[in-house]
Amino acid sequence: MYDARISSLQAAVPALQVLTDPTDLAHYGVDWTRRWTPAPLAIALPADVAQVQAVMRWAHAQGVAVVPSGGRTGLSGGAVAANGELVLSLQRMNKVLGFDAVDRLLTVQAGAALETVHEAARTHGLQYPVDFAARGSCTIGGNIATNAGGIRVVRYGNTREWVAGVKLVTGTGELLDLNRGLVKNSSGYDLRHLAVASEGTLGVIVEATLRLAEPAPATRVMLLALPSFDVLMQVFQALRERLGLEAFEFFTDRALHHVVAHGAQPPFDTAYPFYVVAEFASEGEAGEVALLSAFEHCVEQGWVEDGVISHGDTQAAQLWRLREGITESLAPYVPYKNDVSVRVSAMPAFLAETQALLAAEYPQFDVVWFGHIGDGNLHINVLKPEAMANPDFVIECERVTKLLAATLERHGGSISAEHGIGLVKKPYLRSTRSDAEIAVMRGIKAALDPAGILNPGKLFDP
Ligand code: 2HG
Ligand code: ZN
Repeated sequence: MYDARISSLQAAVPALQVLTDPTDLAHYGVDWTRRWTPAPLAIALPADVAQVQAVMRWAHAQGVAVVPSGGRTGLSGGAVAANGELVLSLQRMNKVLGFDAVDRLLTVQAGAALETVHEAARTHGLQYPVDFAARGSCTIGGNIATNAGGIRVVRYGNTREWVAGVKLVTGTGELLDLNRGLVKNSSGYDLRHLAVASEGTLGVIVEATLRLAEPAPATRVMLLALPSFDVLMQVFQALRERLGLEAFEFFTDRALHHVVAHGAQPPFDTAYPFYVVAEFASEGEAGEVALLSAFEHCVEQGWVEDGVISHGDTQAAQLWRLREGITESLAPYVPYKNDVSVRVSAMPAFLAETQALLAAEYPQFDVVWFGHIGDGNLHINVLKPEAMANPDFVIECERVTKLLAATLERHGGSISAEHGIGLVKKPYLRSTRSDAEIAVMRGIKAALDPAGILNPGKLFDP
């Protein structure tokens, strides 16, 4: 049914591309969560910042809810439009705008894919070090809006560390040019950092100025088979002390089972309960000696049962596939996802408690553990049994998530490490953020989005 608000939008912003075809509404109305039925009002595809501002001015005046939208690879429902919202997709604003060699800053439109940023950085002999499996489809705007983490946080930090400037269009259509690439800026509140992890609730990120790092060093990838959870953090510490750690990731035998069933090469003839994929800066003969000696140390301690060290890019990519292919291999099981974090020092106690909790509560489910253990970040995916209806499965998983949230609260952790709160984790926000903190967040939202039209219902209820 044609909605009068669409003609009103087209009259207000005549050059704006607007899609209303049911196939487009279904396509742009969801992210990777696939739990909600898409039902957007329409899809707006602005070509420039002025059009984004005009759309937001119109939405503010009309009281129309807007869902800012990037690559829609999110796992928390932050980009879902299931309630007649206008999806504002940054898809057409995907260009690299400029590079400054002195500042080592790359400026891009928010719709640029992470991979585009990687390539642009390489062209200038530098690197943009935030990296994860969705690099080809996710966009920089979405990365900033969720403070995306990924596989190199242990070495380089989250997206937040690399954002030197953000242009943000607020809920009234105002354009804020935040920090403008400055290294030092003590002139009051750093509003740029409010845009980071705001999940589209404070403004539409339209442009970003990103810091670039020294080019990536030559690296080697190591796959280790571990006998138990208990030794995981010991291996982490030993390798971090001895080698230049670039990544340290972990997964269980269940994760390996699914990724191999999905086409990856099995790494060993025997199955082991736990695995680590780690990457190290390593140059020449000295690098090789250091790698082998660190590996032998772990074997001598009884922490490691078996291992492979990559020789060449092809083997390194094969080893990484075992970790990076997990999400895709689990997708057919409509997994219920948890993305939690504690301080790295709290990890051993948290792991032991969580393992006991899940073994007691989920004996009937296939539970897959993996994640960025070097950052204190675990992904726990519960797979839906084929015979179980999705709503029943979600109710069961949410009951256990409540218990998990209580464990996190005791350990001072977070219910979302890197995926965001969105719709999926909204009921649990209060387990790891205080009422006083949430009240401040609401105040900030009211200042930037007085009509409450930006991604309403995400993060917290209006
Ligand atoms: C990863 O680390 C992503 O691979 C996805 O954050 C995690 O699928 C997940 O739960
Ligand atoms: Zn992750």
